Amino acid sequence: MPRSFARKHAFPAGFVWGVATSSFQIEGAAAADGKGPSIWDDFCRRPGTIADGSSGDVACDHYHRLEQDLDLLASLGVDAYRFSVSWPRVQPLGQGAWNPQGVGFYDRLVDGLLARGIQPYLTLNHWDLPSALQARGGWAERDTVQRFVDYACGIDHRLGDRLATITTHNEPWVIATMGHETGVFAPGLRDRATAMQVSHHLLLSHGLALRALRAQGSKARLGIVLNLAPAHPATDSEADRTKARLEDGLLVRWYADALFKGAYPIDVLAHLGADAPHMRPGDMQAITEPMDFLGINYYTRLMASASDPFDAGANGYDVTDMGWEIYPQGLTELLLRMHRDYAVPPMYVKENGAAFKDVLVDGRVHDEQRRNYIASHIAAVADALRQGVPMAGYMVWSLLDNFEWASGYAKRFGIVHVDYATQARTLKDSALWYRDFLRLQRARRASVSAALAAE
Ligand code: IFM
Repeated sequence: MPRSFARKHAFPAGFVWGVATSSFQIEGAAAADGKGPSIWDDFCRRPGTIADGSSGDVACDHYHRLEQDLDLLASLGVDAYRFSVSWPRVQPLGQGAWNPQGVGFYDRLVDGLLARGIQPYLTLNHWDLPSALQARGGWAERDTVQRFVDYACGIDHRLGDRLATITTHNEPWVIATMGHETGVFAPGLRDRATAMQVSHHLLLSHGLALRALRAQGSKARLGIVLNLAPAHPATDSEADRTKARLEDGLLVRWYADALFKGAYPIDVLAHLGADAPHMRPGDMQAITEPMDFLGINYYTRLMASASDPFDAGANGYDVTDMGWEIYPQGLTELLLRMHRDYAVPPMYVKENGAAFKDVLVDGRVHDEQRRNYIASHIAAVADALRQGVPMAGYMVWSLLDNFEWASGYAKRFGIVHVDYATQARTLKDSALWYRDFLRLQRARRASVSAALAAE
């Protein structure tokens, strides 16, 4: 299968293949070596927040198994590894003193990747804000913007000479909406005006961080990662189409219009009314600071139904263990749309993958559904490329089974199985497929370069 699949779908020579994780979801070592608490440590301790009552205390114990996990990455043959830094591990209070042991961990991670020929793709904020900053108002407070800019510069100062890319925020919509409006994620607040203020501060801190990083001569390529999806009306009714337009406004245009056009969409501002964020002169200009790449996380599309607040209407497609519809053509549609509607820099799919109920039998996990999910989404990227969209890379979510936030450990997204009792790692069939597919990509690259050299 990888051979015929690889033959069918062509990717440019510099296309980057990777896998992704995040600090809180895999590291564990929640209070080790001077790490401060994050809002997710606190959230997990609140009864009823996490489906299985678990926490990130141990997770995949990656903090203590770094070398083994680096070897695992090397065995897959990826070009790049996307990881995030736990802000409270390196700067326990979110400002002031840095924690040398925490920084040392990421130093070893970055050097270990480079020693194995893997490019480090670093994310600064994958949701685990230091609790000390939340106590001062968190992302709803404008001062956190400057704290983030200082943190970004501190990381770049310590690691930036060895990084391929720095992503400011992962999925600002999730932080704002799920953390501050629906309250199902940390810090668990439920107020729309706060959520919109948070979204503005995240975007502002992104733009100001890019400016500051460039001013200090950062060598890394800089960007942000958005979770995006096409919003389709469940029926052709006027009401469903209006709802789809609003959902597109809140999820896609709110972020993309701000980043690439320097203004929030008028229809969404009108809808928000008094819940719209407070802005200061110069904010929108800062938010449009040019990016070197745009990262997109894609899992499914949105189905907007005016009669169902949860948009849960059945639509006939298979779903993953998260209940998310499998809709790879939505990825091609989204990439074409971003390319058409915005002056986007080269785009990466920075996360794509699926949770399924995996079973480990005799040392194997036959996760054919995940393999098919990944293959069909890689084909969707190839389709976008064929239609002229400048795509720079694709990363599977996730390297390892891990802590899936409010769902705890029951949902397994990894291409590598983790036995949480023993911490044993086992490559699932999807990982073996991805590894073989990447080998073929490399072989093709090598033969293209050989042919060019012979010309
Ligand atoms: O696990 C998450 C990740 O942290 C952010 N993007 C979506 C993934 C799956 O839910």
